[in-house]
Amino acid sequence: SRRLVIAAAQLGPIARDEPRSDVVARMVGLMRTAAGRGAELVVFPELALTTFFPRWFMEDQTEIDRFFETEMPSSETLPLFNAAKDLGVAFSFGYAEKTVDETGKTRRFNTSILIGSDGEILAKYRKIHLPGHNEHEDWRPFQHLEKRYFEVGDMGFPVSEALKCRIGMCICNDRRWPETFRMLGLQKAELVLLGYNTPVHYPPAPDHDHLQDFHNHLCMQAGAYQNGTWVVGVAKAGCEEGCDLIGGTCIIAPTGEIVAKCATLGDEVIVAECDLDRCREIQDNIFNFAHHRQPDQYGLLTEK
Ligand code: CDT
Repeated sequence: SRRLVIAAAQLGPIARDEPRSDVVARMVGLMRTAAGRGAELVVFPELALTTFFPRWFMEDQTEIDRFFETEMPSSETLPLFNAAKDLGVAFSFGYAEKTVDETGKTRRFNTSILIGSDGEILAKYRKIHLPGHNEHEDWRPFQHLEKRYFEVGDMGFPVSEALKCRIGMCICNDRRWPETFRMLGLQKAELVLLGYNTPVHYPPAPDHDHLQDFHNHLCMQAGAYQNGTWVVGVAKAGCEEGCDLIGGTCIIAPTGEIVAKCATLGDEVIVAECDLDRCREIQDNIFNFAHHRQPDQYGLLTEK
């Protein structure tokens, strides 16, 4: 059978003024721990290189752009690529991507990439479901300005043949939408890599604060089961600049069962041996799309 040893590398809080080099050193340390435990793939969270900056309203584009990467790897992120090559592991992480498109227009995305053990970028995903709002909202104790700082991803939901399997990525709020997982499932994804930054406090509905961990696992476990895919959900966790972020980093089997889970809200590595052939148990049976799906009845799903 096809087995892949996967590590989820949860990050604890990152301070607003923490230099990239310090964060990268933390990530390299986690990568070494993971490799020492036999990992072949190490998965880091959304916006792994900086604090979760959409919690602040900023107007000065120069200040905003300090949180963005204009090249990958850069001199600051190269140690990650070198460590991966050295250790022979693949890895993935999220970052704020600033790029210039073919028409000369500057674009900014909330992006994740997958890098092979040779240091080559194998796949890229740009976040599609951007939560939050556009302008400063006084009543909030902290902001969630992803709609201000990022554009909606323009790559769809790609699934790539890599590391002995079919891999897709999604980012944080994407996991709450069954359409995300179904788009990946329809392409026969066997592994979904997913980083998140989720505040415990949800200002529009604070009565739901105690449900944040439940909703996190509910979405990811349902997405895994309903599409028969492994899911690796990785948090940036802990109290970051006064804002509590949930942990709950976990590795989920295609049955929807959590097979490994972090116990802290800090930097922590968990590892699981994932048998990719187990996807068949679900994809060939209860969720055999070719046999049981009824797309003719789902027209509303693609209407605006
Ligand atoms: N990063 C991210 O997408 N976070 C959201 C927070 C809730 S919406 C303000 C999430 O869905 O977890």
